[in-house]
Amino acid sequence: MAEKKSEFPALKNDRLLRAARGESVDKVPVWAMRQAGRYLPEFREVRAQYDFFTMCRTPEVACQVTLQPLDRFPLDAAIIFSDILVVPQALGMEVQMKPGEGPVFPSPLSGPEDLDRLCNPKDVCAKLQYVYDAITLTRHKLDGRAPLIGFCGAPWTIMAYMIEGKGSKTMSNAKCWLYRHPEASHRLLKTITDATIAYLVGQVKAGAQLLQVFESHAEHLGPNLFQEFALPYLKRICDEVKDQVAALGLQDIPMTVFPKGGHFALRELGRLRYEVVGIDWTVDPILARQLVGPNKTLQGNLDPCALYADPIQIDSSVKEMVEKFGCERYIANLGHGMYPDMDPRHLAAFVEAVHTHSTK
Ligand code: 1CP
Repeated sequence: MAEKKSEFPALKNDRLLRAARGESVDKVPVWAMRQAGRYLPEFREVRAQYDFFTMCRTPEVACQVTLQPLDRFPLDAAIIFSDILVVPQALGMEVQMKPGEGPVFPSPLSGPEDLDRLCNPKDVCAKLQYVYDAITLTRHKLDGRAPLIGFCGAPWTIMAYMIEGKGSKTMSNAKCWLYRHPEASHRLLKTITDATIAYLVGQVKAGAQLLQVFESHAEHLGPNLFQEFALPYLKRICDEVKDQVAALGLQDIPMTVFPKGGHFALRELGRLRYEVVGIDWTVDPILARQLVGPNKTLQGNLDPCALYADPIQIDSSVKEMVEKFGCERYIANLGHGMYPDMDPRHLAAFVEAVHTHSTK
């Protein structure tokens, strides 16, 4: 496996990895969550030909749309085109992507007895081979232009979808499990965690150069629920992925945790082995820095809706953001994903502004 990695083209832009490790950079690295997506006409053209999960399962197509934003903008990272919901799919749950509605599970978990429906997490890895193939192909096609990010959903966020069956304003069904069935909740979270650790190690073997764990529904857990039902699993993922990668003789790669809406958890997350902590736009960068401490890299956090403003305003918002974060131990991003109705030229303005206002 170690030989396989060195077969990849040499990296010509390592700003993202340097910033993640706390090394100095010539410019602050920048990428955008959901940078591959419907705001790009070339993405919509491909999307019109395939079902969403067919795109994920076809390495050539996943690779093609992963590279689309890099062909337009001087981004410092690519993120593999896939979805966090491929893990519950591989655990045996059906997921459909409904146009205009998003992901839907036709038969969500309704009670602890449904846990028997799930496959053994040990078998999940083999079912996700298509993601590994997409990563390896994309590493080659990237030709070292920028590092490739692999990702997964965090256990609580995945659990929430498996129980709710779709996005939810309150997550009350999933939270009902936490209060009413804490033991079954832990069993489910453990199953997801076991599958996720194996899945992320597989992504590193396939060529991922940084891993991001999306805790997109952290906001629904206050500090107490987060402490019990999210933090231990986020810790296990980072510890075990790093230990297994080292045991395989592979190079350690940086890991990012992004607790969307989880401002209350920043201090605790700063004590885990993740090199990077992502923050959403509701958190002040100066406060985030105080909470996570000086030895972590921060990622974020422009309000995605700031991209609706004109490019001159985008430039001044970015300038202010970069001044607050500083140019060291910082990766610029939005505070959450882009929306389909955004103007690609405004992402161009965002990327350019980050590089301009952070050039030494
Ligand atoms: O460019 C990229 O960012 C890579 C691709 C990517 C990533 C990282 C996609 C493609 N999805 C994700 C992660 C993901 N998926 C998250 C974590 C990030 C976040 O918080 O947004 C989540 C929560 C999902 C689940 C999901 N998939 C949603 C949200 C549903 C809800 O209401 O809670 C949606 C709408 C999707 C569909 C999806 N995933 C990706 C794309 C491009 C799309 C749009 C689908 C389409 O084209 O029809």
